[in-house]
Amino acid sequence: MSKRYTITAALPYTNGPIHIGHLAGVYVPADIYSRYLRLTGNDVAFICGSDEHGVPITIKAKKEGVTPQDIVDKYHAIIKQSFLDFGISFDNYSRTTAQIHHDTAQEFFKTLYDKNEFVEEVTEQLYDAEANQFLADRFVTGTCPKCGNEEAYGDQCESCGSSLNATDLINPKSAITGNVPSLKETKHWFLPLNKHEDFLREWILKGHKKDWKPNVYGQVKSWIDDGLRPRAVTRDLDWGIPVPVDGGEGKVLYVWFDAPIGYISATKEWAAREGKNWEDYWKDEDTKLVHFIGKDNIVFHCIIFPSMLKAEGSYILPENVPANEFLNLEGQKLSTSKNWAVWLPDYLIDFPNQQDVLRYALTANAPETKDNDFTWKDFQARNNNELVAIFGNFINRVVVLTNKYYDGIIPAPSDYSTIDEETLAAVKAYPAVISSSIERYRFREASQELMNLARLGNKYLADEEPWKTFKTDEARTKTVMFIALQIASALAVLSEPFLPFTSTKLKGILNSNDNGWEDVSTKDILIQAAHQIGKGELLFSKIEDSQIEEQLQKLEASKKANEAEKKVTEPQKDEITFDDFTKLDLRVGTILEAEKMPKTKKLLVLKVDTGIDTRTIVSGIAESFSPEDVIGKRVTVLVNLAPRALRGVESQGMILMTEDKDGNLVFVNPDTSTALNTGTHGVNNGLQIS
Ligand code: B3M
Ligand code: ZN
Repeated sequence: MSKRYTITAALPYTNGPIHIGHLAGVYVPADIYSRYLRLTGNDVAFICGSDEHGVPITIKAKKEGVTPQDIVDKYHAIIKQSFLDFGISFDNYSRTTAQIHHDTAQEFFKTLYDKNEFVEEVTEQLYDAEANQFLADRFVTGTCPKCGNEEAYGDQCESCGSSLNATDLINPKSAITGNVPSLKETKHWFLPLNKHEDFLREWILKGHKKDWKPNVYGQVKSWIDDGLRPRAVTRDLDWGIPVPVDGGEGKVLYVWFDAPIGYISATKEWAAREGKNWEDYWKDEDTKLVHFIGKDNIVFHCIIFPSMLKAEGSYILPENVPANEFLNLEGQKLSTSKNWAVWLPDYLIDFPNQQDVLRYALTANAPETKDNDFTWKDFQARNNNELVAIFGNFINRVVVLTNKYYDGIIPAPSDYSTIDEETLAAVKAYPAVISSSIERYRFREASQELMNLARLGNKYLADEEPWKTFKTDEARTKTVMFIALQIASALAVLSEPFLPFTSTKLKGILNSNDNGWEDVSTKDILIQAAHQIGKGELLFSKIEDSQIEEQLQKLEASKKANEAEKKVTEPQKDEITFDDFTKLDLRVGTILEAEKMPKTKKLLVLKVDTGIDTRTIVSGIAESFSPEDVIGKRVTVLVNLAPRALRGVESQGMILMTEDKDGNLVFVNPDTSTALNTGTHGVNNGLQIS
């Protein structure tokens, strides 16, 4: 039954190009889903656009000495073009600096304001006196109070996913000047999320019954269980959408307030262009709203935006939010600043007309249930061993033999054998199998089923051997080729969501474009005898080792550049007196026990024999050492550091750590010759001092 769908893909920040992490996490699955829904006869609005406000853009503009508008104009154009070239089939790709978006976001804010849905409050916020600016969001970093990550931002910790207020950060530091901020009073409007707690709880539980991904459900439930707090939705910044109410002068909407409204404005823009009614896509209970996002965006799409929509009152809520985990690259976290990424515009140049290869590699290895690793070797293997050797090989054999034996005219079959009947029945089962995976957001499974259909084709040819029967049994050969051509036609249709360029090419080769998804399971014949097919071209070509080597070298170059940058040693700190130094009481201790602090990534809770006593020290080394690694280790301990509580555990000292020549964290070990003079630092409470 045809349904109406509004499919959104997270609006990328316009401070850099798109990379494979974005593609694997959001855009490829969203595109597969949207293409599939269109193909199965649904009414789809697939919506995206550039997220052009927010602090990262201002920071980038400052760094480059240009205006934020210059930055967003530049990257909006790059991003939009690369999505188009890559075949992401957005119905509209808009931008949040568009007038229609400013109007829509302001109107939304006004509605909530008029309905008294905000709490207006003067509070003390972090302020950088030197920069003459309030510090919110990414203008401030500090230690996450939940997990100890030292690089948490003022609105979110990317390590544990917690949503934060800037004033929650431990040891906040201005991202502009590096100064420790002061506090200054300012007025803001807060969305009282606590007021929506009951509604959210009920809605999420309902969502869970509808098979939300466990990672999404689990995160959301735990935030609600932790208790929600009011959240400021305005900021003292000069880049953004002006707050449209009295007293809002000089303030702008928080970027995460305006950005999701961008989905609505982009729909409006599209509807006006297409002569549709945008409200059908946002206000009709029969419409299914689905948000494709990465896991760091879950809180915004599952708590804040639904609360905004609910408070406004006239909107539908998302049916599902199939957030993905992260994709790593060659074993390391993707990073824009460290240039540790495969950038889409570069890929499109280095691998011309091979969009589908990347789509396939990213889908077959999608980070759906856990973080996954992209390696160039896997990319090559997916292409050479699957796309070329299975899918491409099958199609090539069918097309070449049809041309060779019958001048490209599809032969008429005779009686079917049992194998023929079984093969055709198996083909007919594929649409339902693939649909079921896609509808459950299991795109990697779906892509493997598609490959299985190509495998079935190969096996059929290998078993029936038309190249042998051609000399002995004309009728049998014709039947086999006829059936192989039915399988090729099924592949042309069912590959469309995953491999759109290939599907188009294949339909061109078969000279046939009139089958829909359902036809594959219902029609007995997808392509008729006597139909003329084309000569064909190879669908995929082998990727050589040298091409992979080239990509690996690019990454190696980034690594070297990063290391060179790292080696720029930090300037010496202010001088201290000998008396200052003698205040440090350093002892040699032994780690007796160690265990991971629950629900943290970085922290180990250690019991250390210091020679004076046995005490507890919480140390932020869990990413480099497991508890088993450290038990029994002799270490250097700063014993007279003031105790400090973290996650309810009091840490009574600090273990001294340093780095080895490869930059790995190592103990300042009393029993080996680790030099104490190479940037020694202590690790305590997830806090490194150097
Ligand atoms: N601009 C993307 C990100 O966090 C963010 C998404 C907005 S979706 C409304 O990278
Ligand atoms: Zn955290």
